[in-house]
Amino acid sequence: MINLKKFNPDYRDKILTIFILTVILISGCVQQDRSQTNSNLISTPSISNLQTLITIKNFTFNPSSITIKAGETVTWTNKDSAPHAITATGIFNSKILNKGESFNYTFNEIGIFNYTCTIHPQMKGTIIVN
Ligand SMILES: [Cu+2]
Repeated sequence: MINLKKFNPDYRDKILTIFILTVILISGCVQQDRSQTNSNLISTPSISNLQTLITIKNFTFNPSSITIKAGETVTWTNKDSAPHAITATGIFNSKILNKGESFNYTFNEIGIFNYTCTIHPQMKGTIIVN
């Protein structure tokens, strides 16, 4: 650290002023960097945060077909009064979902996954994982 007592008072005040202005300038830059980092995070979320929502309404999966990337999680939520259950043979089976209940599945493997409602086999959906 600089020993300010070495300098005459006028010079010391100038150094102090320059020092304070420098600190203000640097902290301003740091805050600008932070806001840029934050906006990057919003535009490119990490893979673990990616979640796709499918609504079950009027005996239909909406959207009925979606394309996601490996590692993403799909959440089905039943908005019908009737119960539904989701199954892709050999891949996943949900419990019976009553109104307002959800089921999650994370697709870690690439492929085309067709699924149906266990209770209403005419209800069909597809998840394409790239
Ligand atoms: Cu159903």
